[in-house]
Amino acid sequence: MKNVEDTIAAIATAQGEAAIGIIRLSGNSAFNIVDSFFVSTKKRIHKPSRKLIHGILQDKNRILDEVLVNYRRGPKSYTGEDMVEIYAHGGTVVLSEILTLFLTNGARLAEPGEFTFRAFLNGKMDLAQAEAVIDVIQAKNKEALKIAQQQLQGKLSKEILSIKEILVEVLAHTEAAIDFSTEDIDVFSSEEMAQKIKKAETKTQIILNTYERGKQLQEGIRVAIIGRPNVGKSSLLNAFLNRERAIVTEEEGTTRDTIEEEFFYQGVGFRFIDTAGIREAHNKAEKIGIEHSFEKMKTADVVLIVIDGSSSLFPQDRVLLDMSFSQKKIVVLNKIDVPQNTYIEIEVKKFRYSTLRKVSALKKEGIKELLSAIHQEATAQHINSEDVLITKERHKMALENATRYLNDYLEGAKEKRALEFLALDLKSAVNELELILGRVTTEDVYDKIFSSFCIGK
Ligand SMILES: Nc1nc2c(ncn2[C@@H]2O[C@H](COP(=O)(O)OP(=O)(O)OP(=O)(O)O)[C@@H](O)[C@H]2O)c(=O)[nH]1
Ligand SMILES: [Mg+2]
Repeated sequence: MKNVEDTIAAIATAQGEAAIGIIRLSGNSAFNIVDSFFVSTKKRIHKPSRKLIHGILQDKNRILDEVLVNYRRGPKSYTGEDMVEIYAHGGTVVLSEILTLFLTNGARLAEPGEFTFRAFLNGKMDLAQAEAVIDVIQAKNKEALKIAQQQLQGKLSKEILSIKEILVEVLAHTEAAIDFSTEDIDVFSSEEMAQKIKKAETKTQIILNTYERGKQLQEGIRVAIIGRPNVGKSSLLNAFLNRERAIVTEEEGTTRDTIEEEFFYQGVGFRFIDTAGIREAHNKAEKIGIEHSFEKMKTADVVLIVIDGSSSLFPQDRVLLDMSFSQKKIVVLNKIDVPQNTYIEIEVKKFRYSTLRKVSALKKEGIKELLSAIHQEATAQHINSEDVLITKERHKMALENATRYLNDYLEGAKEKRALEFLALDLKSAVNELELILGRVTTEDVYDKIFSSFCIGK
């Protein structure tokens, strides 16, 4: 990020024609820069109490636009600094003219997320909350929005702080015991300390366990449709989407590469991935396509192993059933509209699988039932609707590390390791928690987080 002393400016609304467009400025000179060009319709403005004022922006004698100007004195503003927001007409040219005027008169163009970064620097929010700002903007569904709003309101931060408090308390007692080991002072017994740390570890683990679900809610449940050629994978994708998205033919090897489509059903987001049929590849392109199928299979939340119920069980079918043994999966017997080979069901049941569903992708039979089975499979882990969910790899990693340090502590305490070592484990765990809140974070982490923002936020 560039100099935090600069006054920054940016267009805060999306490009294109709209009723209004907003330009914002933040920094010490924000008021002065705007005031050099703003002519209020009211004759006299009582400056200290000014808030929302109507008037005209003009450069020398040229009128740029009729606007409303909102002044906010720091620290009572989004960034914590003096801020001005200008509500102008929402046209690309008019907004860029106004912005250019400010940029040539003392302001600098804000970098992506720089307003929020300043809000963070000025203690308006912690890092976890700042990250949630972009999640609110980018939320693709109601659930994702709910998680983002919770984090923005500081629910996650509060949970993290409550864990940290336990650790800091035990750390204080540990250090007291180190410093005054010979004196008779009232410190927690080592059992008490271990008990408290165990509690903190459980709390950390509970939050950590929400990652998978949080990510699914944010991005949709990733469902890979896998099977040998011609079993009806693309037909199944089309049946889910209720439109002819993928090409379907009676020839084997029709789908050459993966096709991903998002789909919402009863408020749940799915991301379906149709893949190339698994067989001995006939050429280079197909070979690469099949490699992609395997990759998608590995990273999916739920795998659908599609089998043609009217044919017999092929060696490839068996290979896929074997390969996916450790994954959440549903075996889908397709083509139930034609006479079935009953032997297949008996054979399939010999493999370890969680659910078997029968459908006809062609006649769109059993599709809704399959969707709810997928939903159930993906969300097998029960999470309370009021629980705080995490969705970020960064948070997950910090919590994993914290859990590791806490377990090291617990093991060390059991082995009666020296208090100095136990204190180190606690300090490391506290450090990890602080990473989430942004108390000890480095410049490059900030850059990474805020560069995903839009300019003007
Ligand atoms: N009777 C019947 N035929 C089906 C059904 N689903 C798919 N088919 C037929 O099976 C053939 C193959 O369907 P696709 O959906 O292209 O199969 P695929 O698994 O995507 O095949 P590849 O892309 O080659 O791996 C087509 O002729 C489909 O019409 C079904 O439920 N019933
Ligand atoms: Mg296909």
